[in-house]
Amino acid sequence: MNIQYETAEALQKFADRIRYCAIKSMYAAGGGHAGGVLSLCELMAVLYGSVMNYDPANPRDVHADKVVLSKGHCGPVLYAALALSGFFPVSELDTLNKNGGRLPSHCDMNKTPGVDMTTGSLGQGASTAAGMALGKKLQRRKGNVFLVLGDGELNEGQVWEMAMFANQHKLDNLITYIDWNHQQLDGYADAICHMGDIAAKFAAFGFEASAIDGHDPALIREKTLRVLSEKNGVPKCIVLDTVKGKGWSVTEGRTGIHHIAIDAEMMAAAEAEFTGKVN
Ligand SMILES: Cc1ncc(C[n+]2csc(CCOP(=O)(O)OP(=O)(O)O)c2C)c(N)n1
Repeated sequence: MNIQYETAEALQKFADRIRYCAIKSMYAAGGGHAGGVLSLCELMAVLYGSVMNYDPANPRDVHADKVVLSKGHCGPVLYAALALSGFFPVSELDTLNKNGGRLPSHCDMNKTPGVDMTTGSLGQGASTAAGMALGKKLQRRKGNVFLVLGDGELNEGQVWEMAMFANQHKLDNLITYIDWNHQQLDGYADAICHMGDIAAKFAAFGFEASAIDGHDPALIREKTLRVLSEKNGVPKCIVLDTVKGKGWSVTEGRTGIHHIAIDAEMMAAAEAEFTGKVN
């Protein structure tokens, strides 16, 4: 059973609930990769709230849609989406990164119900997602694979090996999102290794690719549903123009927020900002 949100308002509310739950879990852990977590809340809301087919009671269903969060350091945003979608109790989010828990800071498919691929070494999720998409085709299994890459992650050559592979094998069941939040670990992505026009680069590798506002859930939903309807042998890439640290006064519009410690005062700010939005 999936949660289904169709209106822009309902999707935004789901995104805000994901945002609040992710912040709260990182606070319980003492901190986390807030910047890259918060830029993905709208995408996660659309995937788990509106687009994907999945059964929280059967997370290993081979016919379900699959997500590979290749920027695996952003586990908390996936965990919040999974918990709010029924894969495990929301209260468990407070066990983020705790010894013996099921929610490591980076994603581990052998620990967390609903996590479809272990990630954290940047670039590797690209290859595993393409392999999963090819596997679905070879085994005649239903569903699509949704791959999420960071813009800094695009510096990894492995991503472009995946792009050639996906084109070669006509993986139209692979949807690649780029979280184009303009910053990576210690600076602006363009200053570290300028990627040029990201959509044009993927198009040159044989993808159907375009860039959209990554914080507009209705637009992400519409674009995703459109590319899912095109089974034309062409892999798809949606570049999400996002803001690192989006939606929280502590992080939005700032640099140096790739990984932060979160104290009680910061959490109090979150409580004040999200009360009313998430209830
Ligand atoms: C192979 C590899 N090299 C380095 C790292 C350390 N690392 C973790 S996050 C990160 C920056 C990633 O930037 P980006 O993809 O833009 O992620 P976001 O800004 O969205 O968090 C780096 C270098 C890693 N996890 N894997």
